[in-house]
Amino acid sequence: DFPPGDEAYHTYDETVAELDRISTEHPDVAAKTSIGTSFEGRDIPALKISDNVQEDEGEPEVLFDCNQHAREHLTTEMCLRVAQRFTDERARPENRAAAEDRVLWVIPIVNPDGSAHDVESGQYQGWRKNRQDAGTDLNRNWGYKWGCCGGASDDPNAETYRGPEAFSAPETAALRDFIDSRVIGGEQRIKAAIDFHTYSELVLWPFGHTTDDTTEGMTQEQYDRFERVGTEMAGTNGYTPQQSSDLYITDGDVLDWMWSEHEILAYTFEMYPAESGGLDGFYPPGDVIDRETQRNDQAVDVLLREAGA
Ligand code: 0X9
Ligand code: CA
Ligand code: ZN
Repeated sequence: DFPPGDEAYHTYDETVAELDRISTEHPDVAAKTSIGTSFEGRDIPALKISDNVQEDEGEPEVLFDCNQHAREHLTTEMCLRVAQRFTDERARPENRAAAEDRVLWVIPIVNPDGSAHDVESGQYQGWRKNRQDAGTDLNRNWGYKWGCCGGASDDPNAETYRGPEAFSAPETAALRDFIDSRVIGGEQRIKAAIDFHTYSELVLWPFGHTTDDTTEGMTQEQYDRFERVGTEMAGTNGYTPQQSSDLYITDGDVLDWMWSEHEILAYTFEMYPAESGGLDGFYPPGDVIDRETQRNDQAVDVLLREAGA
C-alpha cells in the first residue's frame, strides 16, 4: 500500500474497483473493458465513456493513458479524475458540453506490475520500468524508429532500457493493439491523446527522436497545429509548451508512434512542479492530488474540442 500520508492514492486493486464502481453506477455512459495483460498477468483495464456507450456511434475518440512509468502514480489519479468528471459529474453543463459527441478512452494503469511493485512493500521503490527481467522502459519500447537516435539504452539495467526489440513488452504491445483496433473501415477513430507523466509541468508534442520541427512524417502545417493546440492547453494549466525533443531526445516513445502510425494528435503532459526535484518529484503528497489533477480539466476540454476539428 501507499505509505502513511499518501493513502489518497489508488493502488492497482483500488483503481480496478473504482472503474468497476463507475461502470456499475453509470451503465449508460461508462463501460469497463480490458486491453490485455501485463508481463506478470495483471489485467490492463480501460474505461470507455460516451453517451449510449454500448453503441458505436462513430464519434471522434480521445485517448487518455496514464502510468506507463510505474512511480508516476499521480497520473493514475489524473486518469481517474477524467473518468469521474465525465461520469459522476457528467450532469454539470461544462462537462456535458465538453464530452458531447465524443468517445473517451481512459487507461489509468498501463504498467500494472511496475505500479504494484513500487508500493507493495509500503515504501516507495522509485521504480520506473515494467517487471520483465530487469525491466523495460515502456516509453522507449514503441515501434516508430525504435532505437534510432541515441534516445534510449540497450543496457538492460538502464532506466531507459528499450527492450530487445520494439513491442517486446506485453504492456506496450497491448496498448498498440488496442489503438490499432480503433481503425474501423480504414479510419482511425482516435483523433487525439494525452499520455500523462510526472513531473515538470510540461506540455510536449512530437517528435522526440529529432529536434527538427519538420521531417519525414511531419509537415510544417502539422507541426504548427501541434504547437498551437499545445500552447493553448498550456495556457490553461500554466505548464510550459515545447516539442518533446526540446526536453531531451527519445526514441521509441509513445508520441512518435501514435503520430507516425495513426496521425493521432498526441501530447505528453508532465504533471506537477519540478521544485522538489529528484525522486521526491515523483511522490507528491496525497493532499495535492485534487489540485494537480483538476488543474488539467480545461486542457482536457481543449483536446476534446480539437478531436472534432
Ligand atoms: O522520458 C520520458 O519518457 C518522459 N519523461 S519522464 O520523466 N516522465 O520519464 C518524457 C518523454 C517525452 N519525450 C521526449 N522527451 N522526447
Ligand atoms: Ca456516444
Ligand atoms: Zn514518465
